[in-house]
Amino acid sequence: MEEKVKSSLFSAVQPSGAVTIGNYIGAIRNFVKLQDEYNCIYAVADLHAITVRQEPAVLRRNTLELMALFLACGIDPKKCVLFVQSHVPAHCELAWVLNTISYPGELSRMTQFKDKSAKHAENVNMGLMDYPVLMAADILLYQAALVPVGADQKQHLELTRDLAIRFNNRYGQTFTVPDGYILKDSGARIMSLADPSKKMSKSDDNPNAFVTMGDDRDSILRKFKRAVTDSDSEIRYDPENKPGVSNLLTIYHAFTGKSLADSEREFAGKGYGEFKEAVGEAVADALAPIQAEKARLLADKAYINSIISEGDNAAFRMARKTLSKVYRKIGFYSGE
Ligand code: ATP
Ligand code: LTN
Repeated sequence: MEEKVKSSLFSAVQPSGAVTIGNYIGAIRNFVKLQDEYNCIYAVADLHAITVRQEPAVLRRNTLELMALFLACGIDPKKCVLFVQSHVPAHCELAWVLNTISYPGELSRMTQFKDKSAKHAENVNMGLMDYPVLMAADILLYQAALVPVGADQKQHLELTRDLAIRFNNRYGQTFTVPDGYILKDSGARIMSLADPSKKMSKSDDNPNAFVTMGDDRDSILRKFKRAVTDSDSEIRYDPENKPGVSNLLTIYHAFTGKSLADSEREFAGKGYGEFKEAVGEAVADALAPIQAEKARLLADKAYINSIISEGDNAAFRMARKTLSKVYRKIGFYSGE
């Protein structure tokens, strides 16, 4: 049988705090799903994380924890390359080159830049503005055809495509122009439990707004019990008029695999209290085995380090190949 050459896929998560169920549903769950179909490369994006202030010891710990979480969620290091972004210098090197074809106007227009600048008004640094250029470098280095992310990253992916096309037009075919893999349903954007008009974010000041992958059963049940719904009592999927209830149905669907329609039927005629408890139970049940596996992995740091070191080496080689091509196209002297 003829073997089909697999396309490459790239994604990353920042080690900037406790990973939420929003990150899991919108992104990490899909990393696992796509690993047989693509050559997958997944990074812990520590270079991105320092665009907002990080406590060094916490950043170090979060990097290890995120790697353990990737593995615990079912990302198989035999099928995928798992590495730490700062261990592969080509990311910064390509970002520098891409900076020379990026314009301040397009970067300052990015929604995330505007949001994060407002949120961290005391630290609006160049890295925050350059964030999407570094993200483009991440993706383009691996000639990724597909990038699984949540809906909030769509604008950054469009910029990545623009930069790839701009570079290819100027210097000749160099980069694969990537497509986003963004869920079509509301799983692409899980909303805050405290305010369903905002996305669930791990950096929310209100810890009741998000559920992390590490929360214990009691906290999970408590947070869902407090989740904001609305004043009528119908359990119906209608994101426009019932954003809170619809968000809970989306989460229930994601963790149980039951369709939205089946879930609506299951809770027909029941009260919000019972519904919220069932969602909390479903999430706690689904997270328990992931949490146990993560704890088991963290007890064997040498194993995680060996996965990282293998991943770093593989990523380094792939990235170098693209970077050498870029340097050649630009006209950097190579001695030949
Ligand atoms: P912060 O919320 O602190 O700004 P973040 O969680 O958005 O950080 P990352 O950790 O880099 O930032 O996100 C990892 C992945 O999770 C990305 O693909 C992002 O699109 C996705 N993601 C983030 N929040 C959600 C959400 N609420 N719903 C669905 N996907 C999400
Ligand atoms: N900015 C992303 C994380 C990230 C990423 C990437 C995602 C960094 N580099 C490359 C996809 C591809 C975020 O989700 N906040």
